[in-house]
Amino acid sequence: MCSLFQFSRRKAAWPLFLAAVLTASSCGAPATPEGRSRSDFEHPIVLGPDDVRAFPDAPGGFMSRHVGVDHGMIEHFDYASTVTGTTRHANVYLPPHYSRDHHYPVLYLLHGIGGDENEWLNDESPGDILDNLIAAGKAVPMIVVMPNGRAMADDRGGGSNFAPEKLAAFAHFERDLLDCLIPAVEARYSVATDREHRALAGLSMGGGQTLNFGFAHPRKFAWLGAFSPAPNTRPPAELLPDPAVARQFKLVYLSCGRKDGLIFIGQGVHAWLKEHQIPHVWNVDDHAHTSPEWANNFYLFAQRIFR
Ligand code: FER
Repeated sequence: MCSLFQFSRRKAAWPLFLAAVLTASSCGAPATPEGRSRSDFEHPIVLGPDDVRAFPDAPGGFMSRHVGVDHGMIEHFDYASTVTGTTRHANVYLPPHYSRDHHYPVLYLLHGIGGDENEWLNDESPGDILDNLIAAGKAVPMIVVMPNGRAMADDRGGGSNFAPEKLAAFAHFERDLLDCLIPAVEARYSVATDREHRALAGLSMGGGQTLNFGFAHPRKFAWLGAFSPAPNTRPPAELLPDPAVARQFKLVYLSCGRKDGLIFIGQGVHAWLKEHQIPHVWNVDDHAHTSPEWANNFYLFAQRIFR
């Protein structure tokens, strides 16, 4: 957080509200025994005029199973990782009527600090959300890959989630994703392999990973979704040293709940994108740092990709 704070002080053009938010950042805040500041969750929430809804919330029943709606399938997927030296696990959503006659776009969907490859399935029902959207013609049939974003041999969540080696493993996932997972998915499934058919999104730590990896690899991904991005997000000037690169994305979707102490991270990225006139969505709804926020924004994001 200190680096984000220092960065903000160098950028005189940042809106005043943001400077105020960052001045109160977690520099000097008590760290956990593992050395990270869970206290970021108690960060003062200072909302500005831009911190409003970009879209109405998902309608009731959007994540339920409905009669008459065709369902996709969830598969377990194993792949060999040269980063961890282990076989790693992911869950894969295949849309209804998945067929090798069609080449599908792929969304890589990343979990938060305590989660693993099952977090999205357990808490946000992305398969049911997509089944409903596809049936209504509001989303294109796509494959969703939900990996474990903690690239280390013992990649289970729980225990000391803020331990330095676990936080480092979230950064190491960049190479696992690019060098191991994506090639394995593309070898196994019937997918389109150009950037315009590949999206990256995630919640909290996964939102930070999305911004860190996505902006660094514009030739790999054309669609990015960062839901409640966490303090693993690099400072915006490091994320996007060249604003022209950022303009190559078909969609940069940022969201956070107005009751989330981590909102200062999304506010910082939004302010930087706005300052550099980089088109993006900044959706601030009424939720906190909890699954209704992520289900809602998955629903909104999934309709806007690959079209
Ligand atoms: C932090 C506070 C929260 C942090 C990460 C988180 C890396 C992640 C939260 C989540 O994934 O839900 O200081 O530092």
